[in-house]
Amino acid sequence: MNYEIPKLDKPQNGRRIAIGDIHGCADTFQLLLRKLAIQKEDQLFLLGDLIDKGGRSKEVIDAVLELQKEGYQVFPIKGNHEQAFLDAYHEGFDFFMEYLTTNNTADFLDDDIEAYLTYFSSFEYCYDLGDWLACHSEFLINERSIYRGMRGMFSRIDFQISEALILEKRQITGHFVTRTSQIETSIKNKNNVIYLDSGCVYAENEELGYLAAFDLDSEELFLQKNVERVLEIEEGEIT
Ligand SMILES: [Mn+2]
Repeated sequence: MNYEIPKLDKPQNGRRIAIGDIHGCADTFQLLLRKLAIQKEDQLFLLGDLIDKGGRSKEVIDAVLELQKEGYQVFPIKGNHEQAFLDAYHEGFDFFMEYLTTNNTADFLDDDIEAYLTYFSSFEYCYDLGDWLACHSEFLINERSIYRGMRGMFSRIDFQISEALILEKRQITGHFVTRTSQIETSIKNKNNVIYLDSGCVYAENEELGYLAAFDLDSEELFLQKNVERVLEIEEGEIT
């Protein structure tokens, strides 16, 4: 399937901010949004894998839908987990049920599942922002491995992008879990590819367990420590 990467112009007065893999960390996502003080003029790119692993995927998606309804410019990008969710549905009900249970996402069935499937299907694979490409994984140069990069991850998709065009742009991506110190170094060194997944869901690991946001213009990094576990303990104490 041919896929033309959609282009987006820079907002006149707003920021362009990317957020790494949320993976169902709904409370951490809310705190990061508060830290960013997101405005309606800003463009917010969610770099895929909003769901699975963490326990609150549906809350994350509902929060994104609510932001869009309120008029915030949020652009969720398709990750391998949104794709796997869609693929699992087409394997039949039993398979889908087991898939949801394994990934802590069975609560999607409490609501209109068809609406969520349609919503995930509508996620773009990538945005061409002129100076940046925002995707879940990176476009590698002269690399057609079935294991690596966007072309390996979404092998059914024929991305209409040349090597020359890739080289012209920097890339902001998720998927590849990266320590916060490494992200900071890659920003300082102005690397061509910035990996923004600081492993929010891996809260037990000292150098991971953050949700990261990156301002594509000021190149400022915002880090929010995973609060999901803390909140669970507090809830336990109340009951
Ligand atoms: Mn991923």
